[in-house]
Amino acid sequence: MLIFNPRRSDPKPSEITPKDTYLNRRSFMGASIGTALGVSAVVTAATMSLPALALATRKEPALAGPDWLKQQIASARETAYGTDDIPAPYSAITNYNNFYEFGYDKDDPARYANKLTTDPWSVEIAGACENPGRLSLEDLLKGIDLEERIYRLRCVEAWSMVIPWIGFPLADLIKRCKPLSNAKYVQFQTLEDPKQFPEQRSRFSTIDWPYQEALRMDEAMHPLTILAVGLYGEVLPNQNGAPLRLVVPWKYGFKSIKSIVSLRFSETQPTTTWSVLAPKEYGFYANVNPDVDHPRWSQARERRLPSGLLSANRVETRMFNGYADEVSSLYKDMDLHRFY
Ligand SMILES: Nc1nc2c(c(=O)[nH]1)N[C@H]1C(S)=C(S)[C@@H](COP(=O)(O)O)O[C@H]1N2
Ligand SMILES: [Mo]
Repeated sequence: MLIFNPRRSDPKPSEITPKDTYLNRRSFMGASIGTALGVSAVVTAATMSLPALALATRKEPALAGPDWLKQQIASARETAYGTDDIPAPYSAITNYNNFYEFGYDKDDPARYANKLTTDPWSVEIAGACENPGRLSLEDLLKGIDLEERIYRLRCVEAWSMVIPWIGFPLADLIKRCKPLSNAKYVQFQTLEDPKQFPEQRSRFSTIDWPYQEALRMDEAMHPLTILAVGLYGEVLPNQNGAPLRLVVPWKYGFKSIKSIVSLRFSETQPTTTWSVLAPKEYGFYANVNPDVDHPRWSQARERRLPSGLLSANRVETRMFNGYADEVSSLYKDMDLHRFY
């Protein structure tokens, strides 16, 4: 039951102002950024809808998080991942979210995420591995070399954004856990705490909390799969899944589970929130695939946000979200229409 709510609160082109400090630090294809800014200048406050104005004027989130984490994030190194894509503006990435624990509207997470406490935080390692136990976030990140990855995020609802994450390969953590040879999958869970998440208190919620996701072990070990702790060079805002969230760029966004509190290794395929809720609509694999439509809409194209009044900014959806060179070998003998 992903709520397909086209355009209701999409970021508007007036927001095409990627974080200034960030752009000063890095130079993404200068020419295209110039063009994007030129377009946005055409749209003034007078032509903006009220919700767009509200979005554009909303304050940036206060970033919680311990000092050691802020320092570690600030010293993340740049990488070549995705530097030909122009990142979406910070305000779009942090005000247009899916985080159903906070509500079903795109602006609910930004509105309510300040209720979440992310420090102290710990992650339980469980299941088929040699090193089960509980790791504080600090221990989990000790000695980890954080890096920037600019990835496209393609939601199953047919919108997408380019997001500059700070994180590290999930493989680095998995190796430390020493999975047993029979571990074929890894399952993740989001924090369950009805005091902090309004939808977990709701009697009308159709989701069986906590939110759960899982990957096959080879997907989890793939170098593109990261755990993110930062965004635009700073601590992850709560609405984006602080303090630790998964990012799997070739899969639909719902695989990229937020605010993770546990990893469990298993021999059999774990259940996952959306595949239980609507198995005909959301599969376990959820690989971005323009040839396999959602039963209720086409997946051939997507709205690259921010889109706006003058242009819906529709782009063709690419196989594996454009990461086919890196990941198609993982699925070479599989019928992707059957294993959607
Ligand atoms: N715990 C949790 N994780 C979640 C979700 C959620 O509702 N709860 N939504 C998913 C969906 S559908 C998408 S598209 C992405 C959105 O990530 P973003 O808000 O950081 O862009 O988060 C994913 N992770
Ligand atoms: Mo999504």
